[in-house]
Order: sequence, then C-alpha cells, then structure tokens
Amino acid sequence: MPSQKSQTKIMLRTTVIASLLSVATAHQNFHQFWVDGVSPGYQVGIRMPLSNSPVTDVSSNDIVCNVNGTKVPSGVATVATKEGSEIKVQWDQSTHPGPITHMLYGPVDDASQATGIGAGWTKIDEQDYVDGKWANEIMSAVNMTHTFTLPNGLASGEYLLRSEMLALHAAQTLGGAQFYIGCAQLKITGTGSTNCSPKITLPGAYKASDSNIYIPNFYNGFNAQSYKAPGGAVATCAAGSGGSNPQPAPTSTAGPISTAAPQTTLTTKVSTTASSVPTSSPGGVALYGQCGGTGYSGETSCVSGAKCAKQNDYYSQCVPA
Ligand SMILES: [Cu+2]
Repeated sequence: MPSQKSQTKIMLRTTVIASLLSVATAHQNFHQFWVDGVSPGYQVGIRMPLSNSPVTDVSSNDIVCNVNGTKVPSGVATVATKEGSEIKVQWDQSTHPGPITHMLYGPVDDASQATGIGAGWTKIDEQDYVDGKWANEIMSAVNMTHTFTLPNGLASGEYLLRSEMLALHAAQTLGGAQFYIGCAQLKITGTGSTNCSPKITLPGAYKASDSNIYIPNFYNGFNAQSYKAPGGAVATCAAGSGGSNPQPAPTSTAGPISTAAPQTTLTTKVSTTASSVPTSSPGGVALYGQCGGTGYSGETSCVSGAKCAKQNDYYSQCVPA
C-alpha cells in the first residue's frame, strides 16, 4: 500500500497533468466556413494544421498559414464564391482574449499551389475589442462564429483566405502572444481588375516587439478599447458593382465599372465535399444549381435561359445560356 506521502505525490502529479490538459484543450483551430449560408463541410477547403497549438514565432513561415500550411500542393479543395459574398467562419471554442483578423492572398491561378509566403496579403476584416468584449467572447456567444463579407472590386481568380485569432493572455511576455491561424482556399468571381491595397508581407509584417503583440501591461492598465490587431488597416479594393451585398468601405476608382448581374455560386473542386442541395424545380435545375458531376444523381436539365456547363469532373452547374 502506498504511503501517505507517495499518494499525495501521485495526486499532485495528476493535478498537474489535468491542468496541462485543460490548457491544451483551450487551444483552437479554424475548422469550418460557410459561403452565403452554405458550407462545403467540416474542415473542407481549409489547410488544417497538425495540431491546435499556437504559433508564437512571428518571423517563421508558420505565421503564414500555421504549421504545415505552406506545403504545396496542399491537397485541399478550393471553394468557389464571388466578391461581396458573406463568409462565416467557425473556430473551436476559445476563452483566450484577443482579436480576429482575415486576410486574402491572390489572385493566383491555383490556390492549392500557393504557399502564401511573401507580399501578396491584404487585410479584409478585423474585429478587436467592442463594447467590453474581445472578438473571441463575441464569437463565443454565436457558436464560435464570425461573419464578414468579401470586398467588392476583387479580381477574379483563386485566393487564400487567412483567418487569425490572436490570443493575448500571455502577451505580457515578449514572445508570449499566441497566433492561431487557418488558411482556406477560395475561387472568387469578381469584377475588379486590380488587387487590394495596402499589401502585407508574411512573414515580415509582424514583429515580436510590436505594441499590439507584446503588451507588458496587459493585466495592468492596458486600454483594450484602443487596440488594433497586427497587419495594419483593412484594405481597399478596386471599385466594382457586381456584388449583391455592396461594401461601404472601398473608395478606389482604379477598376472598371461593371454592370454584371449578381451571381450566386458555391462549388467545390473535390468530389468528397458536396453538401449543398441542388435546387430543382419543375422546369429544371435553377440558375447556378448543380446539374451534374461524379456522384451526382439529381436533375440534369436547367431551367429555361440556363444551360448545364461542366466546371470539372465533379461539378456541373447551370449557367446563363
Ligand atoms: Cu490555448
């Protein structure tokens, strides 16, 4: 029978392990997103990191798309959307105080081949500390989700969407801030002809000693209300009028003015991802609905005025005839 002393030792050790575990489970990943209310599925379209641990070295390539996130080809599906679309991201539950930020990298020909390392990033969304709550608390109240819109005026092409939750609970120590990062791959149809600006270089834009990363007085007089997440201002993009959800912010006049009709599409390049229900009607599949592809067994004719066009082996879609 173990002595009183060794029992105490065992209990102590168990307590230490339990508390380490609870710290580990407090970590978080970006695990799902929705485009105009439709999700391609859990972890689909996202370069999932090897673990839910944070990146703390802001000068490493891991700051781009998390550990393993710059590996190409990525083997991850690219999800189709359009400028002005509403993107909802969902993260694992988090009690770590801090902001959420979204950046785009592109356009590129093939998002699955883009490492994201370098100067091609622009910030398109940021939530910091609002009405006494950090972004993670605000998200916690809505099932750990955060919603924003893609800017209008984007050039058509493929992009990386970088979601970052910066945890500041250890930011009072140099190198203590914890960056949780996940990158999704999007194919965006846009009306712009130029990129958004200003550009952000990753790694490079963040320094460990930046005043929004290293906050010595975080628990002692720090004013969260004036806090702004790293990466600078939210970008402006070339003007365009294609989206059905106009963005108030962009003011640039660099792009051509288009009168293209609003489009609603959500397609994925990989067969394992289809979770959207095809919209069928007596006259055929609705405009932009699915009408074919490997594994598809629904209606294959489109409503009048639309034709079924093959996007890839896995997806055919009704488009204007
Ligand atoms: Cu954690």
